[in-house]
Amino acid sequence: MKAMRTLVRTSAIALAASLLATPALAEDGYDLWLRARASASTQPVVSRLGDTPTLRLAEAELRRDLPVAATLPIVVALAGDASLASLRLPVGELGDEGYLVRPVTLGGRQTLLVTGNTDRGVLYGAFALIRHASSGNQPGAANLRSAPKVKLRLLNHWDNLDGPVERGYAGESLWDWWTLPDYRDPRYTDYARANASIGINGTVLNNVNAKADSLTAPYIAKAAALADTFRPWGIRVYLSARFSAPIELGGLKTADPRDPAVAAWWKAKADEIYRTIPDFGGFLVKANSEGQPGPRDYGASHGDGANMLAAAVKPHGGIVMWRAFVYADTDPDDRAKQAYTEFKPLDGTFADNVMVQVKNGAIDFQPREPFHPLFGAMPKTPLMMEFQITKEYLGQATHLAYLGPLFTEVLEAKTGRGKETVASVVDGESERHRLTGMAGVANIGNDRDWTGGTFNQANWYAFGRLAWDPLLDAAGIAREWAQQTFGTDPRIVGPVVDMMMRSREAVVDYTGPFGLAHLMATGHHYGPGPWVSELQRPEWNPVYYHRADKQGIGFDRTRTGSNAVAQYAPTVAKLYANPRTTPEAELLWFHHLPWNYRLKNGETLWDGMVHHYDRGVSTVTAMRREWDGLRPMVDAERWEKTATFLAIQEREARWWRDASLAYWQSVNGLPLPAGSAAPEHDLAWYKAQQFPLAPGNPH
Ligand code: BDP
Repeated sequence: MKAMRTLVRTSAIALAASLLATPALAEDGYDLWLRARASASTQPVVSRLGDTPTLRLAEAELRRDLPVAATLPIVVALAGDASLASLRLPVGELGDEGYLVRPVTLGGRQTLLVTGNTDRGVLYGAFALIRHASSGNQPGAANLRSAPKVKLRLLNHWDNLDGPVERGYAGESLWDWWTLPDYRDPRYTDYARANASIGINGTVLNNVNAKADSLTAPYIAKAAALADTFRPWGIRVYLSARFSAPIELGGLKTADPRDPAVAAWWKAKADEIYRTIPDFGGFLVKANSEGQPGPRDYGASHGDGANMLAAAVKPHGGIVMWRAFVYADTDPDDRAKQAYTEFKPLDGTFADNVMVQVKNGAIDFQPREPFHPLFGAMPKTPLMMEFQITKEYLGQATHLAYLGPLFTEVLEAKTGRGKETVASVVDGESERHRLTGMAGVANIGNDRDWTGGTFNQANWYAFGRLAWDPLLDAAGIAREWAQQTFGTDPRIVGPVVDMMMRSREAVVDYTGPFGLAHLMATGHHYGPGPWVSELQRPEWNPVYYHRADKQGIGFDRTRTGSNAVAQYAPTVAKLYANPRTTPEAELLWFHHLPWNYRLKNGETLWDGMVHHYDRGVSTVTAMRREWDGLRPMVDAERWEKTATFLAIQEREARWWRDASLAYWQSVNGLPLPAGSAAPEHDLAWYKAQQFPLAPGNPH
């Protein structure tokens, strides 16, 4: 008996010891940037005026997560609350989602007030205060005021109904469609909370390559369960709609948008959805693109298709987001021109609840693309920006590539029409559109850390912050993310921000400098494949994009080539028409140039290219070293995973460099500049690499 008791005690001690040795659960990345917690000593005094589920969430968040002692008691309240009337707060410009946080005297007491015109505004204010305090500021002195510049701030999930996520590298879909609507995984709430904390207010649940099944009654009920969970967090659900659903589900012979029976089917479908999800946001549509059905199948236009769907959701206040990502195998013209050619003439023909959703560049989420020429070219149509948060073309989950600089580079681009920038088109400032929006293709899956790696979380975060305010700067966002994710010690924040800010350019350098694009392997898009030339559609082949031959490299998009430059406003077109005035970072996007073309620094184009490839690899090596130095300051689990990923990235950066250089040399026959190492293998070796099971490419 005694032996038994000793054994029990010993194993209890062993268990306790092993628990102590186990890294804290909180460090596995699940908490994202929301790691702050109030401690017993910092527990703020929070009270609430008014009662809605969302106000209660705002109160609970502050009580639980304010990490620094607030010197003042905190009150959360709607701006319209009678007890605030005498304060005459400047809340007029906050709209229905903005917030104001400031010290006031309330009932004779100094109080920190968190307010907004709606409970959603108050919730955003609560998160803003937590962000402020988690970034090392004193909450009691907070004076924060902000309203979103963009109305619809949406994630697009490319999630299939049976689990896999198209271009998802963080596990399977977060939505367990099978057990919905009965089982509501608590994780759905955590997802909504994370989004609300950065201002995201909508989510498209299913893949743009949509199945009609998502519009059946059982799946509408499943979406409704998610909508119920998300609602208190200010998040609406949207669905991707398959254009041929009237045929597949309704048994109609056609999906022609001009056919009254088709319009009636969609109207009835919209009515059915709104009966179950009263605040349903609307539809996202990928039509006549990469094999998806659409109005062009019937000789109707994208406008006809979008407007027909828009009429169905209009009585309910819904919208249609119609994607401009179209290019056709029947069109021999430069792929980069096709969306503009198709959509520009439709400007002014769309119903007032249609937004045209445009990818940031004219091809496809490449590591660097000039801004899409449609921005600024359709003044009568609200254009929604589509960014890709999941890094399909930037190293997928394992490469550290902070996308803040990619996003801001596009948003800050001048369209050439007066002072207009892409941001001012997107946020509606340019044309005073009522509808404005930004969409980000999500990088979220059911991995414990949501995004497959700590630094990928920063891209979700940066997207949300920029959708709220497209004028924020990338380094500032990186800093606040790093402070919340790793703590405010400048010895860690400094190096982390430094790594982040260099990371995207490193990917550009080792995958394709000077505006080269679409050089990746086929299908899964993992790794290099600049030699690929045998795919059925010309514009699926990397050789279509780089056009390298013995003499030179690059796609001539000037008058002597495809003349895509003419799709830009004259001042921008003029710059792009001449290699000397084209930013060198975009040189080969617009020009086919000889290998010995002289760059601004005096090097030949070829030598400059090699140096960029080298620089890409050495930047990753330097990032690794920087991260190594942070080991004592980062918890073991997150440190280890990032360290391993950086090692993968370094290996793969070298692979990209070597494979690309081996291929370019096979075309141009030129030697490498002095000091640059020869590729590790010959070209045949790189060509032979196969990765049939690479993730993110469901069939
Ligand atoms: C491409 C992706 C493909 C998507 C497509 C889209 O490779 O999986 O379906 O974009 O945006 O980049 O529709």
